[in-house]
Amino acid sequence: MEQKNGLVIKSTGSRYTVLSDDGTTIVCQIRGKIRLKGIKSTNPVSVGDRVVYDDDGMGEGVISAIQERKNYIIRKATNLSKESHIIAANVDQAVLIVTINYPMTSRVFVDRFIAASEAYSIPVTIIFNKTDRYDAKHLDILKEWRTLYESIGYKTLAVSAKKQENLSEVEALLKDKISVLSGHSGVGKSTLINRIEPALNLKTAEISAIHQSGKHTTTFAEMHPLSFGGYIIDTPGIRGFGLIHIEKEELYHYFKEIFEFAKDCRFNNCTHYSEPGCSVKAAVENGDIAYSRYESYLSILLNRNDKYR
Ligand SMILES: Nc1nc2c(ncn2[C@@H]2O[C@H](COP(=O)(O)OP(=O)(O)O)[C@@H](O)[C@H]2O)c(=O)[nH]1
Ligand SMILES: [Mg+2]
Ligand SMILES: [Zn+2]
Repeated sequence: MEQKNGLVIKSTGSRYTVLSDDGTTIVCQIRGKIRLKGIKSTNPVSVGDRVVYDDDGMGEGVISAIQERKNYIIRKATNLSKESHIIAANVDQAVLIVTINYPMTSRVFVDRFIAASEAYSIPVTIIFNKTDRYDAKHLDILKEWRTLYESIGYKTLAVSAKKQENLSEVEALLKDKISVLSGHSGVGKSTLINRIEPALNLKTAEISAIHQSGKHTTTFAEMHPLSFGGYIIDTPGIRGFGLIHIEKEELYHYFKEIFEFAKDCRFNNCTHYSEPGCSVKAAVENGDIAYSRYESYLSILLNRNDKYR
């Protein structure tokens, strides 16, 4: 037995593909119970985990320890469950693929994703895809969205995966990082990844539609290595990126510009909904905070148990 270190790049629930620091890959199992502080999760090890394992020299390994995580993203194991499922660990950034149309992405959806990323302290970038399909009206909306999110402090890109426009910017964004990629089904995640890394050959809409039963089964993320450096994790939709550990009272911390104005609210436990002397509401009325952002904030605040759609 030789003890080695590696990175978990794939998990099926009981078996883990580990990319060893020596460059080889090996399928591992877990020995006994690996205890983790603080979370009740259905899976002790997830993609992105750095692990210690014993190599039996016959092509099989046993994971004996997980190194401390920089962060991890979770979702509820099932809708009613108190347990969580770890989707990925040690994530460097979150990337949301958005389409203004075909399909239309709602602002609430975008803002929920951003708030979740903020809660995890994971930097987020928004990539608008399918610019080749937009008419003048869509392009106006695109401009408005980009201006808004850039003004709050988020990086945005506008690309066409199909026409291969601005893809070098996406490559630069992903290089040498562990990135979680998310977005509605149909926005072009697989197409974009395939353009950047043709060797991955991910299934796109036409083929994968049959498999989408819509059931909330436990799916496991996979980390795809990028030839130019870095990894991408293609998560199954925003469900994979919930807001489950955010308390109502702290939600506004994850809306950066709302947080700024909240410092001047009369009550320090102000939820910026119906309280008098609320600086956030005043800023919305003055146009200093975008109405769409405030609306998203309220929709999460007042309706916390829906499915993050
Ligand atoms: N016009 C246009 N269509 C695109 C673009 N990117 C992807 N698509 C199409 O959108 C559909 C969904 O793409 P897919 O990659 O499967 O989306 P995913 O569900 O996010 O992985 C497919 O028919 C793609 O060909 C794009 O930049 N422009
Ligand atoms: Mg896909
Ligand atoms: Zn307030």
